[in-house]
Amino acid sequence: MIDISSDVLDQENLDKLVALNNDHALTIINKFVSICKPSKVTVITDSKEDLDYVKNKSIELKEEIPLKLKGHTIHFDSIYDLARDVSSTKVLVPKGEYASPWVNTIDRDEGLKEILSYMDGCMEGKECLVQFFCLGPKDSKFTIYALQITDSFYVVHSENILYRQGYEAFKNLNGSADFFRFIHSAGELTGDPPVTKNISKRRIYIDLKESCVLSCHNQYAGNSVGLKKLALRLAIYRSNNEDWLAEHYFIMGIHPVNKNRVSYFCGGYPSATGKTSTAMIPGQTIVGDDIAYVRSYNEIDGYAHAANIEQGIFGIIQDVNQKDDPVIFDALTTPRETIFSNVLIVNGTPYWLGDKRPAPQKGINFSGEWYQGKKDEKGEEIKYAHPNARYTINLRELKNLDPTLDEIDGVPVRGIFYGGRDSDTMVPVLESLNWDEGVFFGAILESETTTATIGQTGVRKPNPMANLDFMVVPLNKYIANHRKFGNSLKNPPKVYAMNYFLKNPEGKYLNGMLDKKIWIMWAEGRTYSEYKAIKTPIGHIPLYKDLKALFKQYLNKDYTEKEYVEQFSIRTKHLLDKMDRIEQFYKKEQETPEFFWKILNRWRVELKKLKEKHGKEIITPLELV
Ligand code: SPV
Ligand code: MN
Repeated sequence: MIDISSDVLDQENLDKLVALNNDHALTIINKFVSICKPSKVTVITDSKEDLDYVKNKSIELKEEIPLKLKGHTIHFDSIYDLARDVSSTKVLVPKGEYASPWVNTIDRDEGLKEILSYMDGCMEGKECLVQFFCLGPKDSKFTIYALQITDSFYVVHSENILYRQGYEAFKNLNGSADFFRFIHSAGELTGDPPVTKNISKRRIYIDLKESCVLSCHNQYAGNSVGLKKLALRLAIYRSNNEDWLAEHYFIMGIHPVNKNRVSYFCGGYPSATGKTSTAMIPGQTIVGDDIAYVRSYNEIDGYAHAANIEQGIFGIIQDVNQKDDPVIFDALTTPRETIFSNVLIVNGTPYWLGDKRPAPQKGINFSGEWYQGKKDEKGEEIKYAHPNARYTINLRELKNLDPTLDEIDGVPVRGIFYGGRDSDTMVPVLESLNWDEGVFFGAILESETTTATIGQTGVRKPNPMANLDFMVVPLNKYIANHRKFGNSLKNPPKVYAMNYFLKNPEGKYLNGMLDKKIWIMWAEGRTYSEYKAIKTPIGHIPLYKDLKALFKQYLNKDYTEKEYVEQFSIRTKHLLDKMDRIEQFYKKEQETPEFFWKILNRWRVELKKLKEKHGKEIITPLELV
């Protein structure tokens, strides 16, 4: 069955493949080995020996360099490959099928022709790894199996930290074709440490029909690690053709003091918008920080249940410091298996922006030898670490890990947060009137772009459910699927729009970094009807007295009425402008669901009425009681 010469695939590795008893896996391995032409194929099982082989080889090949503390390594990406490349990531669409304007697409035949030409011989002289994984807790309703083929030891090492190994579990497939496939190559490498040479050939093409993603000429994990955002895209396609959700969500346990309960919430926030830091709020527990599958457990408890399909964090390291993020800071500054990427190294110690240590004067970073004042080709100063520098760590290393990580039924979801980087429109926390309006909250999420993607930062863009970068189905279908999913539940989650980035007209943030703890506590209490709220045209906002008490209890802070009024006023003009932008955005999509337009019109009509009634644009919460 396998048609690879024994010089490339030796008997031991062949036996490992044959033992899987899966012809579909063999066919795809055959195909891509013949296209990419590696000089050796190594199959990685779940054994410690195999996992150690990956780690050691990554160091030997200098894809990672060991640091001073045991288990710590640094991986550098090319200076042109430090974030997700959204414009080179495309969905392959067969001729005649609808191509949504908000999904980056390419004709399937044309796309395959292009990427296969860039993959032809791309592994020449290199070793290719074949490994099997499980997305989600093993043997659960959530589980999806995956095959990864790559020539990057860094990619597989990252996956071994971030995902559950699945070589043995793969046998449970009993020969079925029901698994995701990821083929990746960093392509030709250059320099020391070696980085991708031909960035102009960087492509990430998603073949929905084949459950396969092809990715070449890149190393940055957001482009290369199949199991992460490439798998999210395949899962979005699958879930939207079934009856569940695949989301860019964290999952956290909220633990209100003296109430003897834990409530699980999901949160969708665009990258670098406070997502991980919300899941890490001191005193709470984290189940996952990036991707969740959500399924109906109507027949059990009437709730949606969410599972983290990962087991680790590929987190932004900027601003992680002892004071604000003690849990992560401690984990990153003590010996344990950790891959740092694109930070500065000084004598084997990593430094990153916002770590609150004295700024280093020189060291090694993604630009090579770095010194204070170094400039790039365009004459712009190179900061000592990249703002999208990251750390890769297993969640089990964290003291605040929730005990349900491997729970096969996930956790019941009481609420969902949607947050964006929004300086002037939405209030800090807002509860939706019902599930449909909650779907609307997600659908109208806007955020300013960040360094997590290549391109200009600080540009306000719609980002439905914080999932637009990963969208592979038309938005109308995705929004309708959300609505249907929640409405089919006996206990749909309550939905909250969050905004940590509101500013006053002088450009000063209206909230402190820690205030998000108050918003989540209020939301959690609302799911038990513990607080009353003020109804506004856009949803429910908190009462001053409740926030005042929560600020005192959790932050020992005297929250003033002035702060409350400034933060929770309804900015009718900004909201109406937002409705205009959102309308333009959704008008381009075919057949946006009727319920969406109904809600948008209701917001418009009621906001205008409110404005007229008060004869002014900004209405304070005190005027709404
Ligand atoms: C994000 O950018 O949303 C991340 C990191 O979580 S990446 O793997 O690049 O997607
Ligand atoms: Mn993410």
